[in-house]
Amino acid sequence: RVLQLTLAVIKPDAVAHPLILEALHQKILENNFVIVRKKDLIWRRSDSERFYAEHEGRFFYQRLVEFMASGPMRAYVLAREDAITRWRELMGPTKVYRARYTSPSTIRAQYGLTDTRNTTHGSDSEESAQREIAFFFPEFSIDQWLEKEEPCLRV
Ligand code: YYY
Ligand code: MG
Repeated sequence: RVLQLTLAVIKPDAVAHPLILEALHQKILENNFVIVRKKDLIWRRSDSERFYAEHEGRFFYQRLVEFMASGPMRAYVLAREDAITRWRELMGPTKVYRARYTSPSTIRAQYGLTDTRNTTHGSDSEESAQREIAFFFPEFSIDQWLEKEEPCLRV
């Protein structure tokens, strides 16, 4: 069990509702994540296509790509022990109706609208966390953070 970084994104459906945005920000803090970086941004369609390239050809790809470029979102680099798994556990299953049925206290169950408008994204492995953090925060260096900033958390 070691300190890990993950990328968490609040998607356009959740950013559009100020109370949901605030609730999700609180949830991050309540669950002992350290907010390492935070950014509000809007994707072009090409960003959306690039980020979700692994899903190209799936039946939901077009609606996903369109939705993710439809309005502002908020991205975080979060630090915690087991950050990747913990954040995915808080989010719950991808499909909102499945989430409501199987894990009603999760973020997607509570705030999700549809399988596409499902409030949040979280990296699913160390490899994807690295890629996704670099995608959203190209100026951020994980190695530099570990060396220069992370030690401050331990003082
Ligand atoms: O990692 P996660 O977001 O939980 O699910 P993925 O299977 O990687 O799919 C990425 C993204 O695609 C999902 O968050 C919403 C969208 N999507 C969809 O719109 N409809 C589906 N049936 C499955 C996924
Ligand atoms: Mg995924």
